[in-house]
Amino acid sequence: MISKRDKRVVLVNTNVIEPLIAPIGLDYVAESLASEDFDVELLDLALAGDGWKDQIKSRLPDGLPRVVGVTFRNTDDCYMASGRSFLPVLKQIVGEVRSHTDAPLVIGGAGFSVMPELVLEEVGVDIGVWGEGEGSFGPLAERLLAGERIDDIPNLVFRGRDGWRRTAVSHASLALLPRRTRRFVDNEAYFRRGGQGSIETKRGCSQKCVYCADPVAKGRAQRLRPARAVAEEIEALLARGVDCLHVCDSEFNLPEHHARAVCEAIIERGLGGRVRWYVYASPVPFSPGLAGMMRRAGCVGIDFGADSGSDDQLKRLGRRHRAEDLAATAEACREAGLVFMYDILLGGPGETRETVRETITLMKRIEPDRVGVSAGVRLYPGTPLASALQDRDQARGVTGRNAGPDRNGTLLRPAFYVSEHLGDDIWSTVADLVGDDPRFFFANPAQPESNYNYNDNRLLVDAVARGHRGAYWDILRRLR
Ligand code: B12
Repeated sequence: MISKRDKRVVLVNTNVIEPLIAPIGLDYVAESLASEDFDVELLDLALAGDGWKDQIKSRLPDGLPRVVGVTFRNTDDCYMASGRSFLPVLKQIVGEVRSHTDAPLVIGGAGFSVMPELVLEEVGVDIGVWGEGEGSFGPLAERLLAGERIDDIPNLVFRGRDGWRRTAVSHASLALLPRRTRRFVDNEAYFRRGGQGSIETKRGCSQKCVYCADPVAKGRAQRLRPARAVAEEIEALLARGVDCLHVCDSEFNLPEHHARAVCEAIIERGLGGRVRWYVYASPVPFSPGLAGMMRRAGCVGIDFGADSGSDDQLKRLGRRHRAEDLAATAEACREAGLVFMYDILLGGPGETRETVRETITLMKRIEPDRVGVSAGVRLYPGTPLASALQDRDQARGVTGRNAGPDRNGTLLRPAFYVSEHLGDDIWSTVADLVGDDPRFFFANPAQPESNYNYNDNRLLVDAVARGHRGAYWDILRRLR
């Protein structure tokens, strides 16, 4: 056993994408560590700006025992037009940390958990935590500090004698986690620099969308937070002046009963008029009743994962909704007074010019406030789409700058699938069909205001600095 005095962990935020998004994962992990008697320090390199190396230098070398936990939220920006990988940034930070301390280093995070072995190999680190950090990181840190074995701790990925090993998966009960005070991260600073706060109401996704990394990184089992705990956390954020939030669930309305319970708890506490919030949502199940309840609880905007307006394409993507369900969501949102957008994903298997036309025509017909166009499907290891392509040895159609499945045959670097029926034509096809409709966001260098990449988006950074708050698509909408 190590003494309480020596239980020290330093958590490092490596996500420097602007506008800045608060590292909510580290806030939550820190809360659990503190409840397990760890002395937790946050090294937030996003807020350190150009002085990040000095921060590491001044905060690490004091000879004290500790474990360093590094968060890696985005492996890349998942945007075919830019194909920006963040592995070089992670590698540089890991190198800098290592030059100041011999402390064991552990990586975790959403992007990391999509392909943990590949990331660890690339940056030369031996241990990571897959999925949520709350249950495993404390016990792991204790063992590392004591120099004891770690192979019976769940959710680990580590280098064993014969290569990479994963330990059993275990999900923490979200009802048993300590109250989230949101005091470890400087959420006020992030609100000023990023224009939105964050909160999570559940984890895991049981949907079968063929391209999606969420079940790979978080697991399929849905774990729900008690609705009351969510409302309490909103109060804690409000007390810090953070009154505009983005919910960090894959889909807020899955399952619907939990979405309703969260809304009820917010309304009961009288917070509906004090906080504004945005969500990602699935087009089904969605009803005027749910929309109205969300609005009363303070929700102002919804981004639906619509993907396509072609039923054939929706089936191929493994989606449960159909094109006409989208029209119903539009009606429900308009009635409730919610601003709404659809995310569409073009270029998947079987996509043709005709299915793209169907999708864009439907979007124009049902008149959402905005449409976010992603062209090219980022391929992630472990997804049904990537496995199918591998099985059939179908490298054709996979494209991307810096790209894989490349030299090593991995998908570590940004690689995108574009249906062979579209190929290089995809941009011009989209541009032709969208025409001058200002509601569509897509990669069009001639129109920076239609840029749908939130990575290094200067228009957004400036708008947030001028005081804009909200989901980024809604800020961009208001700017027009
Ligand atoms: C909500 C969300 C957004 C919102 C964020 C709103 C906000 N205010 O926070 C918005 C819309 C702004 C957004 C933007 C982007 N996003 Co986003 N986003 C998400 C989403 C749905 C939730 C992220 C989240 O906060 N989860 C809740 C927290 C608590 O979970 P967590 O961060 O994973 O942390 C837990 C564990 O990972 C772990 N952990 C984390 N760090 C550490 C560290 C250690 C040491 C340990 C042990 C454990 C650990 O423990 C934590 C607690 O359990 C995820 C998908 C998902 N379901 O996770 C995508 C996701 C993270 N986003 C993604 C991307 C690509 C982006 C963008 C780059 C897109 C773009 N080009 O514009 C931008 C980047 C913005 C930025 N500045 O970083 C990808 C990353 C994929 C990848 N390959 O890396 C994801 C995974 C979606 C996907 N499947 O494609 N996003």
